[in-house]
Amino acid sequence: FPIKEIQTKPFEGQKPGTSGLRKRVKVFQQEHYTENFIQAIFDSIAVKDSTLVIGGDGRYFSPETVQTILKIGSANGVGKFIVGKDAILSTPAASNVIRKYKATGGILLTASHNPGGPNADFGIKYNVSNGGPAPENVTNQIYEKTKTIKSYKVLEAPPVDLSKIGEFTYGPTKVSIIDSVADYVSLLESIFDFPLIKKFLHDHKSDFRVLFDGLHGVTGPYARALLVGSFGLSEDSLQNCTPLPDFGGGHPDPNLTYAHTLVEVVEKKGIEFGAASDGDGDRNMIYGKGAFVTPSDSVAIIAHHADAIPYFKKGGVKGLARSMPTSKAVDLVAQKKGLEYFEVPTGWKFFGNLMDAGRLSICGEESFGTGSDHIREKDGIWAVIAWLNIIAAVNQNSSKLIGINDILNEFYSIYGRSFFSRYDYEEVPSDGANALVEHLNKALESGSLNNTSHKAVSSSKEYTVSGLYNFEYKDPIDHSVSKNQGQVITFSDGSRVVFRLSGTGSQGATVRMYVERYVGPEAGAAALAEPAAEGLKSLIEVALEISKLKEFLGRDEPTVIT
Ligand code: VG1
Ligand code: CO
Repeated sequence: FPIKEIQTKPFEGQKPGTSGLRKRVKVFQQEHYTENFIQAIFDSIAVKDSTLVIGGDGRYFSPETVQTILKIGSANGVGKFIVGKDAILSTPAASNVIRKYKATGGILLTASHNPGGPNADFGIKYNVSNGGPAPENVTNQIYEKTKTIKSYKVLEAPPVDLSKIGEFTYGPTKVSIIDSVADYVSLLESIFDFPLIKKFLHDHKSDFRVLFDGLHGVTGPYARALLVGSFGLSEDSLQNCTPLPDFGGGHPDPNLTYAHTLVEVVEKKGIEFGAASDGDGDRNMIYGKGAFVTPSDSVAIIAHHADAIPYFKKGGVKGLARSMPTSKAVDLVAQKKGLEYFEVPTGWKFFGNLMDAGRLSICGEESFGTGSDHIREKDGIWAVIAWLNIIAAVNQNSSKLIGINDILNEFYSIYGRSFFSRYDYEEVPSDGANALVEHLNKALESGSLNNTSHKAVSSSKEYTVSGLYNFEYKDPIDHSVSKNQGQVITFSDGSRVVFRLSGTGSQGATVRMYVERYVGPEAGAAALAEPAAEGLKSLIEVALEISKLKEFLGRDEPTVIT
């Protein structure tokens, strides 16, 4: 097959954000747009004779883009492509495949939890050889290349059939189409106590029912293989588990707002254990009847019970970590267990260096991301099975069923509780968002907010500002510095509020406000079990007043509260 060089011009704004380049499908469909970005990836890595994995959540425009990657990649000298059947590999499954087959890296076609379809979002993300998202020096290089690109190369060959497992050649390149699920299932089998989980679910068929909602994202086949295949549950334990290119028109984000299909059925049928994952399978929500596990607590609880999981029992827990806006619950577990712990900027890429250096085992983000060093991405299904493993283990010698709420309450009684909530203001005008950031920066520079007291209107509870700073991270392994990672206001009682601009949106700006208030175990069971919205009400009022957020954004209410 001939190789052709095609002339092109740079496009503006091909800068990867928190997790890859995300734009509307229509943007990617412009002539040369997708090709430019893919050529820029190949210009930024050691492409000659490389092995690259291609996967994704199967969203609209994925099959076309796989063909584009094959054409450009082969023309640029890629030695071998490993492709998930039908262009499907969840983000965690792709991370595993990259590691297992010692690939150079991988290209993931996903915009994660953003909606899909012709009028919604598409995304392209590059992962490196450790299986994790490319670090900033790589993504910056890709971006630089997109600014000066003049041409890209293509192999002029007919499209590849992605629907048949097998190996063949494509011009000078080998292509291997693999089962999307098999490697991932064997990975989890090596981590968790499958026989224990299976026995527990069998013994508690009637008083511990399970429902998993795939939100029509990529995780359906993975959940089916595990819950039905490995654990013997019935098909009734699954819903919305057929991946669809537009996620059935839904917003595949596992939180209380967007995963309402799960919440409704769990409440109506009184299901003890519900769970959901996002479009590309790296997020999770754990939700049983009347029991919601906030992700900041989830990572801390998994760390607290790590011994129940064979992988950690055997290998030990090296260290713990969370992203900056995530509540400090996991810090308390680390302190109690005498483990090292880290606070990194938002986005999974910062955990990878720590894991590679053998200093981090379990970590999480408040944004429904939980995971460990078994791969280098957060892992939705892993978190769900981790919870099932822990529940099966704590019930081993118990005469009465111990459920999600019992586990939460026991945790709070030992460590206290970090009440946590996030307010998202999605797709607001960029000007307003920038003005809000400016306003806080001014207060930071002038110190004008320091030691000021603020009364909540509804409760007359008072909060005094003890500090205001802009979070900056120096990577302890490679010493790279990431600045401006969010503005933090701390209060004299230890509470804090964080403001950040999202790096994953595809239109306008999204402002996130995170609030956290700690209540110690001595407060007693009733105070610790309060609904989070109650526990945080006064602090939220104060945060909105100090930031003047409503004025700047012109929005009275957030789009999503988690
Ligand atoms: C959001 C979350 C962040 C997460 C990122 C990718 O980023 O806040 O915690 O790592 O999405 O998740 P941002 O910049 O919009 O706040 V996923 O599941 O979209 O890959
Ligand atoms: Co995701």
